[in-house]
Amino acid sequence: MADTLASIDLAVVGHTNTGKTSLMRTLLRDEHFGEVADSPGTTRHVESAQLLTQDRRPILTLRDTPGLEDAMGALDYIEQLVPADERLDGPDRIQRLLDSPESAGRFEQECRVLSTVLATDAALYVIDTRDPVLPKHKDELLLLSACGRPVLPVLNFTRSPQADAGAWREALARLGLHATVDFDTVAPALDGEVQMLDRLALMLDQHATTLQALRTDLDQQRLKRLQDATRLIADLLMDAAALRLPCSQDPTDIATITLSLRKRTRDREQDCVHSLLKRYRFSKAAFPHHPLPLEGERWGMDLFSPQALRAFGIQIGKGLATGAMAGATIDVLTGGLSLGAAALIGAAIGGTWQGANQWGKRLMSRLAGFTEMTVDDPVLNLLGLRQIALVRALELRGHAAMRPIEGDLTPVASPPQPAEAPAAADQGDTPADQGDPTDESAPKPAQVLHRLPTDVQQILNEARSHPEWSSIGEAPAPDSRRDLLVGQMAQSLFTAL
Ligand SMILES: Nc1nc2c(ncn2[C@@H]2O[C@H](COP(=O)(O)OP(=O)(O)O)[C@@H](O)[C@H]2O)c(=O)[nH]1
Ligand SMILES: [Mg+2]
Repeated sequence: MADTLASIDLAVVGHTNTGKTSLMRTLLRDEHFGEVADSPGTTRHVESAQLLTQDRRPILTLRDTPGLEDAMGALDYIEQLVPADERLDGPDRIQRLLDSPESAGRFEQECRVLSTVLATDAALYVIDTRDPVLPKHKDELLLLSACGRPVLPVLNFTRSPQADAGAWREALARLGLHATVDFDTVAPALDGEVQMLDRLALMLDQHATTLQALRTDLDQQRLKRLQDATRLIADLLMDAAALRLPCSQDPTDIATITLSLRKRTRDREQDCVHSLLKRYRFSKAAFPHHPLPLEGERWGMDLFSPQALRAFGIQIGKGLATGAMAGATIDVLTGGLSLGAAALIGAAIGGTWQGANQWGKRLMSRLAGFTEMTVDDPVLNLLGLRQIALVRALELRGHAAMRPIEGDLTPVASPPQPAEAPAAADQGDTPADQGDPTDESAPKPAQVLHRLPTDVQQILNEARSHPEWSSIGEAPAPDSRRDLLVGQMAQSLFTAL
């Protein structure tokens, strides 16, 4: 970005509690900026922060201001200060107020806001669209317009059922404010920032180039974030697919190794979640980890539970679903048996070994020697799909959001087509128990993935025979093939997102 671009200064103004500080947080991608509360008057002073470009250049300064509380009183007071025969324009009238003794008294708060607006290029007027349009709002807008700076109304809380953005737009037009922008600070539209910059560019002709440059920069930042996010997911999948734990045939050993495999995979998933949160500049509180499976909360469900797999529309074999081994596959190096054996061993651990059929017993007896345990395909799928759902949620989350993500996540849609049964359902297992597809009450977002893209699955298959590619336990040695495949998976996931 050229050095010559002038920085833009914006005041964030509005009535108390309309979400001014929240807007600052979301635009700055900083959950911790200022103080946000339901109680009025949390922001008492003007607090500024800069929006940085990719190369960390400050290009936009945002100034958070205290809420306007008595605009009507201030307007009346100006009437008293300015004799009727004195023809003063807006900014001069405002200056009178600023020069008056009440600027340190009754109108101290209003004067802080107005002097900030006078010193900036434009004002963003934040509106709680759940509020009816009241005379106090009109007074506020009259007072602000008198500063002679462009005012862009920002319609906040637009996702609330009580919001009436239409009534606001109409009222604003009557006051001569025809450009507005919808920007729910907790869940802004993906193009919310761009819309805002475009509107500002129309109002601030002299800064149009800077605003255009900032728009391009923000787009690039978003793209880079997404690319980094898919890379993090690809790396997680690579690690989980390549993970192999040596295991004997002893049922106690199998049980111990199963637990270890699960723990390592879950911990690795958690690392990925934290890296994603960090990349999107959210704290861990934005998506807290639930160690216990919680009923009805998809994200609280255990990675290895058949229920979690089904919730994402992943088909699983019945044996796999019921055995204690669900999610882990034993690869028997001698004989090449995997899933069927795993299901049977699972049944054995689950205490139903006596009930297993003769075929299974014969099979078991043939298992001998060295085996290794790996994470099974449905779990790899789930691992990837959960991270994708998380990235989608992070993309849509404003940094003003106070509630953790899980309540908002509805990553599940219609059940998969039977023809799409992944490899896990073959190997002689009976068809998966799909549950009742009609009991899905959650709203269904568009383009929900039920499985990872085919090329990703193929890469993961290759990774299975490269235990040295897994960083779980120890960092893998540099390997150009691993890097290449992680890059390819990231690209494919990016397209799927
Ligand atoms: N649901 C929802 N809540 C919001 C939104 N914007 C702000 N809030 C909440 O509204 C309250 C006041 O916000 P704050 O930013 O402190 O308002 P300010 O006084 O104008 O700075 C806080 O509890 C915010 O979490 C929004 O877009 N949606
Ligand atoms: Mg505030």
